[in-house]
Amino acid sequence: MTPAGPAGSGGVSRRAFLGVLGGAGLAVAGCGGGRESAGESLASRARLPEPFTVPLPIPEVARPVSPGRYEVTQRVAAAEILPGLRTEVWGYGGTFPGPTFELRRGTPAVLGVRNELPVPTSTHLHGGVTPPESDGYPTDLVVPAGYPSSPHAHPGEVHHQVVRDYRYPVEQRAATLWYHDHRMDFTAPQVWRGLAGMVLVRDEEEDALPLPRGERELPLMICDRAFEEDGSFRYPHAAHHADGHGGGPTGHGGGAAGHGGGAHGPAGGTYALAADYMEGVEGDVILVNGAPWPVAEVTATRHRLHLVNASNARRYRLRLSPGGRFTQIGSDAGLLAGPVVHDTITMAPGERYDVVVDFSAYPPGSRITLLNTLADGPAGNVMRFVVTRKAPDDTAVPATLSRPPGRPRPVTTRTFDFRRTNDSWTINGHRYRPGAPLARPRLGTAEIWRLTSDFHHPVHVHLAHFQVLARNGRQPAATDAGWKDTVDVRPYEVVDVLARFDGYRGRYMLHCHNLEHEDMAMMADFEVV
Ligand SMILES: [Cu+2]
Repeated sequence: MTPAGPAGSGGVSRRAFLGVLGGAGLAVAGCGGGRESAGESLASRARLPEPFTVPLPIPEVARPVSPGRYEVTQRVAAAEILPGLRTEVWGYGGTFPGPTFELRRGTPAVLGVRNELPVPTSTHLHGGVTPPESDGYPTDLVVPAGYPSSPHAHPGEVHHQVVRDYRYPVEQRAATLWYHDHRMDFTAPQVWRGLAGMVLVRDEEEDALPLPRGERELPLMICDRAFEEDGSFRYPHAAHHADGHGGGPTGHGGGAAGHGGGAHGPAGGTYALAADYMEGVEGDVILVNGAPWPVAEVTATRHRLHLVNASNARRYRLRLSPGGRFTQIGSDAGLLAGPVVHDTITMAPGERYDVVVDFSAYPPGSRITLLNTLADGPAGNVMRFVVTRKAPDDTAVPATLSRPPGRPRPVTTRTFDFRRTNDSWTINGHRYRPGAPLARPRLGTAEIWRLTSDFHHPVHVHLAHFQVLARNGRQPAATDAGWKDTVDVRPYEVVDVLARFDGYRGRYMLHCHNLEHEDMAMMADFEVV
């Protein structure tokens, strides 16, 4: 199968991208349409299944080993993602996605991570209000047994031998969070191999709502991948690169010893990623909960969908076919004050949308397809719902959902410019410099952060939640509602957000959540003082 991929992708788009950087892109951005794709398309070599034939899997919910304590082992495992083929995954618990953690506000959780992979890892709870020492800093690594202390280590790099505990106070509102690897220089290939899963934070405010639950509440982690002929994940690794690499379990020695292979470096400018894919990597297979274009049977009732875009680079514009609406009840950081109805939802990498879809609008037997209208060809399909039968439904979406915190008065405005500088992706002209904060906001205050951009950059801020105030000086999009931690910043756009620095003092980060951009240095520290 040789899919066409999104419009403007392939060899043409790289030239288009360079054109954008050359200044021609101002016209592209200015005409309102422009290029919607944020990466380079990578085609699968494997035989792909017909869409909507594989049942939607639901990841297991993690069980604590003792009250408040969870343990998970990161390991290499085989999964049947494409029917009849084996894919080696690097998974939390050996699964992709990893288990779903259901946490409760006010009940602290400890996550013990054991690393049995051939490479170091760092686990970040995305959207978590987490103390800095448990936030998954990129050089704060859990290293596998026998991993050498490398002379090429980054300044300040910390190695936890094989195991460590991450402590999550969970003093935050009910929300759809997720967790994933955040290792310096290798986040993109390591998440691509499977190191991601979902977290649902619950609280009393949510409990009191008559929302769909149980079988009618579906966490849906959406991401794209490409596959080699034998079913293994296809990723455009740099040919010379030895770490985080294609060896898998058989490459144990290479993985552990190979860090000297030129992973990074301002001088050499070499990366784990093939240079042609600097824009980001997009696969041609859309996975939901790790299954290709799956199908789910639903009763003709309301269902709550926790949508997570866990893709490295791909943006989606979700639409229901032959028609239907999403009633958004929550954003990245929690429930909205009241529902907002959308015909389409555009999701950048890292963003989450908590929505209700009412399948009673369709007669039993209906097939409702979740489309991605930003892509033609196979990536234009996401998954399908088949309505089985009518059923009683005592759920509702009340006009008042929650009382989110109000907008505090900002104490200052700072600008962060996300841009390509030579062969790197930079913030305010800097490649990532661990330990060199670009800002020192005070705990308990709020600031306006102005995000400017030369390309598609989904900007993610750790710790601080924010509201989108304006896009290019105008009203934000309807889908920007609520408190968020990730915002879709488009080419030559200026996005103003109001960020609250609550929770903890210490070292945090902001970065682009296009994982290839992140690995190519588009990160910065900030320190809450
Ligand atoms: Cu970016």
